[in-house]
This record gives sequence, structure tokens and C-alpha cells, in this order.
Amino acid sequence: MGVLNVTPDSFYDGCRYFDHAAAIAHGREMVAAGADIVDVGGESTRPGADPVPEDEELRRVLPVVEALAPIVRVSIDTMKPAVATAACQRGATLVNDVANRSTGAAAQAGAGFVVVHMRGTPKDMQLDPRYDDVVAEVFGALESGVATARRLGISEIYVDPGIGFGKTVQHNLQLLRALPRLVARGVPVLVGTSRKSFLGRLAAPPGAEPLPPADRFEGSLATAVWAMAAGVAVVRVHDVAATVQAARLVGWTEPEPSVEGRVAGAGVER
Ligand code: HH2
Repeated sequence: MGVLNVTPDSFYDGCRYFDHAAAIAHGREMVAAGADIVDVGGESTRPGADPVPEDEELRRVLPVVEALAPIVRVSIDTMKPAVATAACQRGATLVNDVANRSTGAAAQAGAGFVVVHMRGTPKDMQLDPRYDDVVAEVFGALESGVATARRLGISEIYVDPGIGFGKTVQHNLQLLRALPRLVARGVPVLVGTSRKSFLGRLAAPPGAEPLPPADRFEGSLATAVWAMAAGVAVVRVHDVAATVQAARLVGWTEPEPSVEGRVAGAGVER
């Protein structure tokens, strides 16, 4: 899943694709690079972000959804049911709402739905996130989100532990370590770590400032590969070409030959 933020203020790609033509061109690039889904968003959910009025969000995303839907599966990244509905009318077939407000809109549209865990709102989620047992609490919340989505008749459902959405570095790491257990619960898992701030903190040398988003590529790829190895169904990334290459290397996107097959083959060649 390639990230396409039609925003002036997203934490990594803000402003780059705020112009519709630039956004559509980048969407096409991601498709050419191997993205199976393009996730179009018109409102940043970075920590501290201010909400965007509905009419402005619609203005940002709808032309982009409409232009890309004929060539790739489009998901709509929104916290507003009305935006989800309008995007589905323009061709989006997956609703990705980190606030889980759009379950009804997704059901009404016959779209798939991503149940995401977020503690609080983007404005306040990183102020002082606390859990007794982050893994148990996140898994529990996802389970009840899935139950709601199923009750409304949605058949294609993903769960996402919401890396960075009301979580400390340690919470994020605990959730990443627990991915195999989340996968084992049977609902396809989607994960987004791409360029997020915990990677900048973890990768910085001791005592140094956290790395900025531009320097978080290696951490993004490493965690995407970890997620693939854990068996997730979808990774949400900014760097599609590199992630697709990594997916091929570990045999994630193609069932045959397996990783073992490739390793064995390489051995024969040597
Ligand atoms: N992360 C972001 C936005 N949407 N959706 C899901 N399901 N999972 C995520 O981890 C996720 C998400 C934040 O990243 P980005 O879109 O790059 O930034 P911004 O919110 O600043 O636009």
C-alpha cells in the first residue's frame, strides 16, 4: 500500500503532492513501482495536527481518487464518514479510518475496512500515552472493531495496531514484536511504520537528536520486512519501489519460489 498524502502538512510528504497533478503523477509512479493499493489522504494525522474542514478535504482527495481508481485499487485515508462515502462513489474500494468512525460508511458503500487502533486524537495522542498491557489492550480494541464491522456486514476487514497513534517508542516495539500473535488471530493485518518518529529515535546514536523523517528510510524498510516475515497482509509505505524489492527478496509477494527455494537456487549458482 503506497501512501499518497494530498496535504500541505503531512510529516514526511506534506506539500510534495498537494497539487492534484503532482499527486496523480506520484500515484501512477507508485503503481509502476508495484503498489497494489494507493492510500489517498487529505488530512494529516501526525501528532498535534489540526483537523481539516470537510469541504477542503473533499476538494483535496476526490479528483485524485477519481483519476487513480481506474488503474489501481484506491483506499481512502480519512476520519470523516462523508469523505469515505464520497471517495467510494468516485471509485475507492477500501476505507482506512484511523479513528474508526467510518465503519457504517464503508458498509453502506460495500467497501473493505481497516480497523485501526488509536488512543485519543491526533491532537493529543502523543501527550502521555499509557497502558497497563499495550498488546492486550490494542488486541482487545481491534477485536471489538472487527465485531462491529462484521455486524454491519463488511466482509473484507483488516486490523492495524496503529503504530505511532498514542504509543511510546516502547509501545510501538512491543506491538511490532507481537505481530506474529496478531496475525495468528486470523484477521488480515495491515501495518504502517513508514518514516515514523520512533524509528528516528531508535536509530539515532546515543545522546544525539532523533533522525528526521528524511533519514528514516532504513528503519522503515527494516520494520516493513519484519512485518512481512511476521505474516502481515499489507504494509503501508512511502517508499514503494524499495519495499516491493524487499518483498520479492523475502518471497512475500510471490508464493513461488519460496525464500528457501531462492536460497537453495543461489547455492547452486555459486
Ligand atoms: N499512519 C498514518 C496515516 N494513516 N493508516 C493506517 N491504517 N495505519 C497507519 O499506520 C497510518 C495510517 C500516518 O502517516 P502519513 O500518512 O504518512 O502521515 P500524515 O498523517 O502526517 O499525513
